[in-house]
Amino acid sequence: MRKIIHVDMDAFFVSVEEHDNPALKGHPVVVGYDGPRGVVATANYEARKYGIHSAMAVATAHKLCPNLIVVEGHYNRYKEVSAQIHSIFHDYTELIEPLSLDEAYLDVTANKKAIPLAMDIAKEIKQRIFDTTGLTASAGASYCKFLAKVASDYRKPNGLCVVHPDKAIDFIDKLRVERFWGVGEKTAERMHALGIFNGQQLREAPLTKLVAEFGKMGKVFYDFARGKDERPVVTEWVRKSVGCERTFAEDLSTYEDLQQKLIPLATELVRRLEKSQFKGRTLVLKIKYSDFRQSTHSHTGTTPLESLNEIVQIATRLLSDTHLNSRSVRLLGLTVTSPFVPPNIPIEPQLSFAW
Ligand code: TTP
Ligand code: MG
Repeated sequence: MRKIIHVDMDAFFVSVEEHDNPALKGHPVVVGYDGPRGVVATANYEARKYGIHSAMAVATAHKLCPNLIVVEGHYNRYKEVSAQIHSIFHDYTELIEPLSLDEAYLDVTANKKAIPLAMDIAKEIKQRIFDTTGLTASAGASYCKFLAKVASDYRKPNGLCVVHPDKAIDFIDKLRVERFWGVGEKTAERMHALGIFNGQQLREAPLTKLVAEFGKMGKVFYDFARGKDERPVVTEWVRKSVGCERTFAEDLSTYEDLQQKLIPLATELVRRLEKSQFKGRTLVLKIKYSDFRQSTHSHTGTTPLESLNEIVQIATRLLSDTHLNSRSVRLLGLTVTSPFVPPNIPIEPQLSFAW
């Protein structure tokens, strides 16, 4: 049986800011750009009490909490702390899968220190992170990635939770479907419509029904509900996509205005494609509306997308096929995916823990 640990720093960016400027402590604080178009990168736990969360407009956050403090992010500092925690991880294992700057899976089945209990390793890592950085992390341990990740979230902040294999089914039974990997807001709504609110109800649903409703993910959910998740901790990814996006100074509501914005966006995309040497066949247009809802539209061809002309043409078509329904748009994004993968190199699974 494997031993997997998931480590996730608590309110990462904002905790770094509080550490570097202790006067912020005890106050509701977010990291973000304090302008009319600013978005919250992350909120500390005081600010979360007001309902403030990542990706919310800073203007909305101010309304929810009039004495909110907004600080600018210092990305180099976050990278520095990330490197510090990774160097701690490396004392235990080389099997590390980073999910973002502040989050990673560790496979500690055969760890360098030969510590038998995953819980002891998780405890030690948390303590060392605190001693080195002055920041708290939450950790979860179990025999698979799905449960380790849920466990690290379970007692946040500064949490430690172990889901023992013997207790996995009991744990899953009570788990709300929202907490399952791959279940976003929409999927959760669809599950609720089927009368599925927790892991137990998910396990009772027949495979055919789940597959009919959720496609390939139906089988994943079916397995997870049974505590089955064999995804390995993968240390090396092949790049899966290259993209860029832009938030406009003012919301745009006409096709003409939006189409004009596609040209600089596509130009930047081509620059990034060249720089990364990435080749892919699918172009995805992302549209985020002023109410923060978003839609994506894609086109897959037979050859890699490389030329500016071709990308602008396809993007324009995707845009004109979109029904704006008189909504205004705050952001457009363009991404190239469907990479050509050299043989024998692991590829990032379709479903990543993206945030
Ligand atoms: P998370 O681990 O999702 O969040 P967190 O560390 O702030 O809070 P917690 O884990 O305690 O729930 O993300 C890590 C960092 O990534 C976060 O501090 C800021 C950044 N981030 C964004 O910039 N935008 C986002 O939408 C999210 C979710 C995170
Ligand atoms: Mg975190």
